[in-house]
Amino acid sequence: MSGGLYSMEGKDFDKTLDLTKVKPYGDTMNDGKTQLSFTLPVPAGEEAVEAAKQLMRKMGFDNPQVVFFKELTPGFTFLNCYGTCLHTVDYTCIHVPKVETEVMGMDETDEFIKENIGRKVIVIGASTGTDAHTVGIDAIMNMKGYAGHYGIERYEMIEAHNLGSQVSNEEFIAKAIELKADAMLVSQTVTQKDIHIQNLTELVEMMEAEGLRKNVILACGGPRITHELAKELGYDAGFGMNTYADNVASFIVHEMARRGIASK
Ligand code: B12
Repeated sequence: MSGGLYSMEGKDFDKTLDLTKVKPYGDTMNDGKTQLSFTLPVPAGEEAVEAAKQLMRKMGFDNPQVVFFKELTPGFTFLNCYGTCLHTVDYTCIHVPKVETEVMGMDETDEFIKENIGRKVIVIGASTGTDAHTVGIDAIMNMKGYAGHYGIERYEMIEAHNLGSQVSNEEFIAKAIELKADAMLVSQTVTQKDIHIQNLTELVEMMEAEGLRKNVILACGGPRITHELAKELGYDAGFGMNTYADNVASFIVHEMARRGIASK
């Protein structure tokens, strides 16, 4: 790939792009121009601007510029900055583990369930632990859906139960047993002090103790969840930003078919 050409609509986009040495694109290829913003816990003023520039040099930016700053509250300054990134990455060596299932739309998934499973699939979801963020799990489950993709409550062949937020792992497991859930969906948004890891790990341990883990497809999602992290924590799959119901529903039904799960 070294010195490779990037093709857009059949035309050579740029002849100087080297995918083994990729850096940010601002205005021209390889210029490294980057915008970043952050807050410093110091009062607004010239000293805050100078501190930001020094930090940016330490972060690997040349020609740092602060183009906007504002006091958020006394003693805290928000800054918008530009700089030239001096580092590159080898894009050709990147391998990101991800859910590889073929993604189907709602109608196709319903058909797939009828043909391969032969009954409704039972899915329960929740934001667990102290997490009160509901928008992510609602985006996946709610009838009205998200960004033009219907949520799994609308699927004819899925019986979906959204338990909402701040659901304890005990409650979540009890409901899964009561409903004979095929799949459990966990949403975790707050990651402060790795609280998501604790909640997610505890759920797996509790499911194993109940003898439930191997019988249920377990997936988690959230803005800082990756498939790799989810697998490490003992989940079948993990979904991050820009996930829709289509992605997770397709994964569940393909996984059920692969495992030969039909009647319960
Ligand atoms: C709205 C919001 C709130 C609302 C939540 C209201 C509600 N009913 O949900 C309120 C005001 C209650 C709130 C409170 C807090 N919040 Co808040 N909140 C946000 C905000 C602005 C938007 C989150 C959101 O709705 N995103 C939109 C959805 C659609 O995106 P998503 O969650 O990523 O979901 C997608 C994917 O991740 C994925 N997905 C998500 N879940 C699942 C599950 C499965 C199974 C699957 C397959 C996929 C999936 O699919 C979704 C669609 O693509 C974010 C900042 C931001 N702009 O992101 C902060 C943010 C998440 N909040 C944050 C914080 C710190 C808090 C508080 C701790 C603040 C405080 N000190 O009190 C509290 C915590 C309360 C609690 N106990 O949980 C931080 C989290 C930082 C961190 N890394 O931990 C953020 C990032 C803000 C910030 N920059 O600091 N918050």
